Amino acid sequence: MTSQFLENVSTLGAGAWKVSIRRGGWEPLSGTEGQLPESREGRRAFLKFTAAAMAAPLLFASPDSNARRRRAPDPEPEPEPEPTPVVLPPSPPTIPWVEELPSAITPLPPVSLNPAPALNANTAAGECGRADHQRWAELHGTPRQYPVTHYELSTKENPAWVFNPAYPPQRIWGFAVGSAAATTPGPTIMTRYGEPVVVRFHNDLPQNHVGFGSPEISMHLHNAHAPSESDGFPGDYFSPNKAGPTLAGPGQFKDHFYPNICAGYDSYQNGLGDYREALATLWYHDHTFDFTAPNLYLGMAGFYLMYDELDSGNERDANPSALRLPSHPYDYPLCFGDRRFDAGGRLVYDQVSPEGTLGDKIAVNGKIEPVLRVAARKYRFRLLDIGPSRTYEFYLTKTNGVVQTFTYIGNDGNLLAAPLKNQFKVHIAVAERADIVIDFSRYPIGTELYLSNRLEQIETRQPGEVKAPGTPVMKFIVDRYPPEQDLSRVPDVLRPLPPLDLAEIAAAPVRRWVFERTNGMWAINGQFFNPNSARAVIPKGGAEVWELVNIDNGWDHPIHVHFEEGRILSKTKDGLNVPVPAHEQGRKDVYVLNGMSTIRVFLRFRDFTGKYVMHCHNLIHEDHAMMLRWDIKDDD
Ligand SMILES: [Cu+2]
Repeated sequence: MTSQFLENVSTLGAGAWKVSIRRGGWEPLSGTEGQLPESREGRRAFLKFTAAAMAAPLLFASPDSNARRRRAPDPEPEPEPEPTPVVLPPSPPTIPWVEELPSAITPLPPVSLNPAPALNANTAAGECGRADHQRWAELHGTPRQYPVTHYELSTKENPAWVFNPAYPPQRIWGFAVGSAAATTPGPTIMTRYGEPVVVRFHNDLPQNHVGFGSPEISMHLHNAHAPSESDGFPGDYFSPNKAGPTLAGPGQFKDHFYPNICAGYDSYQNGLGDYREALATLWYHDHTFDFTAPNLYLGMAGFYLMYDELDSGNERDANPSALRLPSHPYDYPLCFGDRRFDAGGRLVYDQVSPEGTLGDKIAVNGKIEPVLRVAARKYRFRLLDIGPSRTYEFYLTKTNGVVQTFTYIGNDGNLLAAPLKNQFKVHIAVAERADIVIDFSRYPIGTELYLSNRLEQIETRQPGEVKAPGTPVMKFIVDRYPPEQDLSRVPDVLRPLPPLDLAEIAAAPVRRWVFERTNGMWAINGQFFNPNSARAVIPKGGAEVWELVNIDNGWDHPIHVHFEEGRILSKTKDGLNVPVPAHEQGRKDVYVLNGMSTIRVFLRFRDFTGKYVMHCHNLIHEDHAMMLRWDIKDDD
């Protein structure tokens, strides 16, 4: 541990904060912390800092205090009561089980990028002013196991997307290949560890756009072990006319370099990193400063699936170490997003209110109440909650309501050490993933099954009770026998976990991050997001314990830490220790603070340097400033 390291932790971790007995939390010592950063653009500043003061009285109903809400003990009189969010009229009725999802996804085909990607930003060709790619010659110039693979995607508007036949064709913002129509979710990228990837993201969004959403993009690959300049940092947003505060200039496209190495690359010296750190289910999405919620709500998300020797994506793999999980076309990602529509069936969203808009219709891969026809065999489904705010608890049921079982094999990006068999529910908050295997060979041809959400939710702040029978969000129809024998399996051992060293954990620096409501907005340790200011500086190769704290029972916060997976060490709820459920005992990248709770997480920071973020993944909280920048610095 170097003196620089100690200094950083001291200055930016604990030292810059003092414990406030009065508030039971932490308060900044510095006079500048928590103030409006001067670098914000006028429009962003207007949206954020007038929303609470000016718009809230117009948008909210009477200031009837929320009876469920309990604050931490506070000797001072309660501040003004929390306003009750406006309840919008329900979306008009939809026609269920008509829209069909494709029987298999079509992986995005690779291309040969022209001009070829380069170390420096190719501003002459229209690339935005990004920083140079880190370790480019080493990780891109010399292919390791597989050739360098290029992909190219365009973000653009599709004016005629159909969510459901009851609603008119309407605009979405999605992803397209070349001149094709944009889709939401975007095309699925299927890649392998050892195969360096460059994805060229073009910004072809309408720059004269009006309404919610903002036509700049910063594409994040959640939770890739990616160099900072390719991580989709919120301040790195760009369009042909605009550049975020952390970019050198605007542009039409940006190259993202995904080395597809496992965390621990430097210490393992095997050209790949620690295979126990390999990820499986990732997703790319816009992360633009202040506008992630409306931009994602409009459709800017897609899957990025990763394979390696173990999880090889081939159920007929002859390699004895291959898991042989169900593979393409029986490996199928499904994303769930809550959406709300006006009386005319058009998507609505309030990007000004710090309460956002809770969707009452669930778009499953962009379709409301769709059908997926399946063969009578095993399928691997990668479930993802793309938000903005709803949490789900899904059950698989027969049409008579009888609950069916499945096998839970992965949480967030990660395969579990061992499968959880005979599960009957899966619970995911925004940005969480659940990898499950359903065996449809148990059912006669013609069987229909529902995936139903039983978690009630009436506001964007947090979910309510679990109630049967719930709302069916998609239907499976077992309509055929598979054309060949199902050789896939779910072995009893999946991916081993890297060991935890208790002495190392005990010696690790601890940072405490309190997620709280401040002035009607959302803050971390009392401060709003500032993309220009790092709140923690960590030496490359460091390891730390982060205490994530929610001091309020009125809200949940699914917290996402970019860059590396963490391990949950302990959880408390209302001050009492609670067990870590089996599906959260592996590696994770989203830690759900459910009411008044604390989660202690062990994290490492390896292989790359630069700026990253931690934020609440309730997209509304994130946009209304519950985010912070942290940096990794070379430890020399
Ligand atoms: Cu939150």
